[in-house]
Amino acid sequence: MRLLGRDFAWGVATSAYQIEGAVDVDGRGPSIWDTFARQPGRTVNGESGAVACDHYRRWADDVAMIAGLGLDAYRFSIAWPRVQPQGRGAFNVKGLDFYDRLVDGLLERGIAPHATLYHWDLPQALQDLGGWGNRDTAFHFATYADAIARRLGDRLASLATHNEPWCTAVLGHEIGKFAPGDREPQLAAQVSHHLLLSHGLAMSAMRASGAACPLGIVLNQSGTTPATDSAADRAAAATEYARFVRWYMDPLFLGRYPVDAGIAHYPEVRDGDMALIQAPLDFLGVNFYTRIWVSRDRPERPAPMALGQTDMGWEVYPDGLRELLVGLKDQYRDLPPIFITENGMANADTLADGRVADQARIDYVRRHLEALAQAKAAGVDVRGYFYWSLMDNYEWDSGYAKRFGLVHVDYATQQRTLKDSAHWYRDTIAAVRHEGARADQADASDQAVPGDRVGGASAATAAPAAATGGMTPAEAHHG
Ligand code: GCO
Repeated sequence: MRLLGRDFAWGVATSAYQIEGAVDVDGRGPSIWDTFARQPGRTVNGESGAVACDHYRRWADDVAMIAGLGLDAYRFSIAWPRVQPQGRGAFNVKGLDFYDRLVDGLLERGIAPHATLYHWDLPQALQDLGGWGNRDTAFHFATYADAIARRLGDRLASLATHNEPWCTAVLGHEIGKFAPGDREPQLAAQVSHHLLLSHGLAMSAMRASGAACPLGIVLNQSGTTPATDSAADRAAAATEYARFVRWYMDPLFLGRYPVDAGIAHYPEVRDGDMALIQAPLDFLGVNFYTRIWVSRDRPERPAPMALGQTDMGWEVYPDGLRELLVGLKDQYRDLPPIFITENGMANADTLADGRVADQARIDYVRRHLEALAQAKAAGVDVRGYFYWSLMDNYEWDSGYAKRFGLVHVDYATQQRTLKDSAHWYRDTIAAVRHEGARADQADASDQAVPGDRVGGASAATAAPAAATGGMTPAEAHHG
């Protein structure tokens, strides 16, 4: 893991609706998830994010907990309905003030704030006007994005427009597993385009207003593995990869949708849309959990599961992270710096005598960090890793049954307890940083000439704030 080096952001990730609670406090408007979770049968036990981890009230203690883990970066999302309750028109001062306090609290503790503008909690008022199926929503999003960039951009280490547009489009509008719960493939395709258009419009607006922080997007991605070498399995794996990964990467980096994604309904695209979507990115966030195993032959061949599976039923396949990243590097020229903005596992954790012995999660993270170091050694420009998630939280339609956190949450008492994996993650980061510092000193002394500062790297080579992933402003504005 030493290869991850010192200019590397070590963090954890969360999202607003999954941890904040306080859904009707201080002027926050309703989101589509508040509506969705109230609909019978939509979520396990009808559970919602109404309370979640009560982070809106407990944010200062949670920031202290992040600092106590020795992390130098924290990824969170901004609840659009908290800062602009109707999704258009007036902004909510109390909502904006909350994120101001959170960002300043992180900076006071030397933790770089990495924000995401949209993590699935669309203001219900916009859903009432058609939501992401309405092209106007893309323009409302750009206005919201620009306002946040103006308010917080001077202090953010990065600002992502969207988290996982595939989930919003497919799970929310084709499968109906997520809010708003539609099951219309043609609508889903158009939603995917409006999400990408909103990204492009937001990038244009934020650049025009001189956003001071690196700008990008976060995509959930998996490589695909054909179960056999048969033509049917290989073709199906290629189509699945086109539908899951290239449907977003090709517009962002090639300015076009893939023609081999097996999509029956292509979206309506207007003149100028693709040019907006292809706005240069300062970074790409990749959320990786597992690979997609594709078996079309009969009998169907199940995934090997050589390293088992998580509590979500997802195969543990760390090599998939290296395979995915090296593949992206080979497929797309001019990739910007990459952050692993989410990686983690749900585990059937139990709290006993004040301890959670989650060796499976320690093994999962160690193996994925090793795969990440291999990807970096293969030339992938990876700048940071954010474990999903800081603490157990609301896992969408699965409710609170699935625990991803490094920190255990007792939802009845809101008691936080660091799991064994939290202690391991803190100690591992410290050891990697120490190894990196020693290597730097060794390099510096090898190059030292009379008159140099004794023993230390000169200021010019001092690592920029590691938690920005080593992106200096000049480099950050990826041309
Ligand atoms: C995602 C979302 C997170 C999930 C996490 C576990 O990647 O799906 O960003 O909100 O909670 O990934 O499923």
